[in-house]
Amino acid sequence: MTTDTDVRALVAAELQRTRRRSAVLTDAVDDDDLVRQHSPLMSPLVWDLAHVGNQEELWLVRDVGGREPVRADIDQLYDAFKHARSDRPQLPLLGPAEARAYTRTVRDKVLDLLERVPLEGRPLVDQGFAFGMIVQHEQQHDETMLATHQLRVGPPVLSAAPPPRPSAAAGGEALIPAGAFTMGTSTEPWALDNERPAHTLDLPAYLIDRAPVTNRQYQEFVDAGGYDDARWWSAEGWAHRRRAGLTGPMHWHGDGTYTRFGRREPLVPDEPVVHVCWYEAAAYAAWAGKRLPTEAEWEKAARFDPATGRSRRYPWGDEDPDERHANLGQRHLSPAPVGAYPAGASPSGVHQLIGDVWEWTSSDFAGYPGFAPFPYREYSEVFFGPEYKVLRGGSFGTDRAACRGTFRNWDYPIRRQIFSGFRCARSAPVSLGGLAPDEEF
Ligand code: AVJ
Ligand code: FE
Repeated sequence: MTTDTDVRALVAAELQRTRRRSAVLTDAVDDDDLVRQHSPLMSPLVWDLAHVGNQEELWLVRDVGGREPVRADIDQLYDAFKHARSDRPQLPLLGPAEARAYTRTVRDKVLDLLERVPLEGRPLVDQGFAFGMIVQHEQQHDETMLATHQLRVGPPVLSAAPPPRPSAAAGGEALIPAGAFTMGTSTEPWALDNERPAHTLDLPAYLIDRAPVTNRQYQEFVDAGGYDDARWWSAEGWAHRRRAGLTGPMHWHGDGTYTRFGRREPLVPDEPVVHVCWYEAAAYAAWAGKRLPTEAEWEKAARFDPATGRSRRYPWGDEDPDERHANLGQRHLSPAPVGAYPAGASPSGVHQLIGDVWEWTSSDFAGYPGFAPFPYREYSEVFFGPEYKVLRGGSFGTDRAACRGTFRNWDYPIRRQIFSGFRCARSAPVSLGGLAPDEEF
């Protein structure tokens, strides 16, 4: 049983662990690097830093705590809906020292609040939800800041141990038989609104790759002229491919090398490909005679346990991730080669669903049946619609607090500065329990 004291201790530990990561990302570079815009796609790092503090002030200090504002005058500077990322460097932002002092002041008030505020009685505080939301929010911005580091030019400033080597075979496809499963959650205490509620879905049989598509496989597509053949691309995908002049994944140099966090190195053939957009992922899948999985197919492969008929929290079971299960949390600065995490495989034998690379799905971002915006429409509801595609599973840059079997990420189909890769799926042939093509829906 989780007691109130346990929740407080857990929240305090998670807040602290998360702030240490933000410090690693922002202390690694000098002030000039913090205020500079490294790409029009990203905010200056100093914006993310103060934005994290401002959200924490809005939700915890003011809303949960009912306390006086720390800096009501800066709210609109750090409102992501008021200013596009490309415009943020022109704003009168807090400087690096001010931003650090501001986040520290807010955090001190939050730690004080955490000892006093009742943790039940209203939905926002039940089981520490609002605190969990703030931990996840900061971790999401830490991943965004890590993506900014990847776009930064200059000598490397981040370091980490290399990922583990493969210890199992993870090739080929897994067959997921037809049948119903539970998608989403109504019980995970820190799940965000778009992951709720749990609901039953019946899927026809399908095959899904047991591992993400690797650099070696993706290189074959490039070498086969995949970027010059409109057959593999959707009309919008082909138009984008031409307009943007795409010739391979972002950060590839076209000679078998790539640059990651300031280091130019040979591509590792059995690492999952990363920094591809949705159009590239879909084109590769078409070339391979497959397609992207739907979001439901991804989740069933990740969570459904055929032995019990229930959906697990994670592919390996209900325990929180640790370093044996998945490559998460910036523990390594790259995806791990396929087969490196056999202990994290699902009951159907599908590997590396959690961690390594975010996986594009074919699905548009939409609310589940019974969706209710909570605590505010701006977290996810305003993004519902066909212009955003869903990504699943988290990357090497995603913290475990911001990654669950039910967690949903979304982005525009042209985006690839994020740590995005994919795996392929296909509907099962009739011989394997699939539907005949004219019966498919
Ligand atoms: C869920 C990653 C799409 O970064 O835009 C951060 C998370 N929301 N601040 C984003 C988020 C508000 C969001 N993603
Ligand atoms: Fe944010």
